[in-house]
Amino acid sequence: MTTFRPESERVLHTDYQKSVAAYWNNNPNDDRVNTVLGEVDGLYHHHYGIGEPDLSVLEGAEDTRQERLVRELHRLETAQADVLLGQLGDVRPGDRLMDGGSGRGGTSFMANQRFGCRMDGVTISEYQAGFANDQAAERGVTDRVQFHFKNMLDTGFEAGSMRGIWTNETTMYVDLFELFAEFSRLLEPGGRYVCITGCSNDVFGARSASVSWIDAHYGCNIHPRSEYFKALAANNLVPVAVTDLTPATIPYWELRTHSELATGVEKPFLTSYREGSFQYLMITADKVGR
Ligand code: GPP
Ligand code: MG
Repeated sequence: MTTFRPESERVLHTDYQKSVAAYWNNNPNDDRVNTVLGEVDGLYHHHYGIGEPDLSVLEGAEDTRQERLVRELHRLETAQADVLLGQLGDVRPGDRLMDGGSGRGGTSFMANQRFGCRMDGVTISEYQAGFANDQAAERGVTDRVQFHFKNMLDTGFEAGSMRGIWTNETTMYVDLFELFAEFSRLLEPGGRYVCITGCSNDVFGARSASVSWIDAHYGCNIHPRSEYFKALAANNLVPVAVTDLTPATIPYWELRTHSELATGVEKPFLTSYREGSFQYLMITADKVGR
């Protein structure tokens, strides 16, 4: 007789993973900063923004200021995803891409629109997978864009099946050596991995109070910068470009302090970026070997 194991037990391996899934299934922080921005044009993001803000949104009629701020914050978040996707190189409609920790699906829909490719998003939140699949149905793209209740450390997808993989601010929830072993397995030879992440700066000397505050706010474990390169090298993933996006994201956080949707996490982000204990990094790496 085989014992029935619920799907959630197959996907969530540890109590920590269960707690992360519970967080995203029932966000304890005010999630309106994500849903209200998503309502602007139907792209729901779970990442931050980059680029020069239009500060004129802070001026002019007071009764519509908050609405202007929402649009501007959303524009900067979409700009961040555009920059990430621009690193993926030559992606063809016949290629397949994977989004590791796909949230409500924003970046995945942008990738499908841009490349016409097949998209698989994986998330350990059943709520998020359901939300993103509903979005795919609304957009009429369920044949090309699918979201799965899966663990990015152990997806079960076929080896060598992905032309590209990205993680957009999700690596702070997992062990990087385990993660990159799985990505290296999934990528075809010459396939590309793009990572945008917040990492602690080894040069600062130790973990700062503000980095610990961010960890506590989201229930994550921010890795040092050095850890990324050790784990990539250990898994045949060779960096081709590294960009420090810290100066490009600080204005987003400054703007966010003016929004009524601000959650309080703006303060440790701005403190840690300004003091140099935390960095917003984009790493692009190619899979070598088989
Ligand atoms: C943003 O998600 C990303 C995370 C929660 C992971 C932590 C990222 C770091 C760089 C440390 P979100 O869009 O849900 O956050 P918020 O609700 O604050 O906008
Ligand atoms: Mg957000």
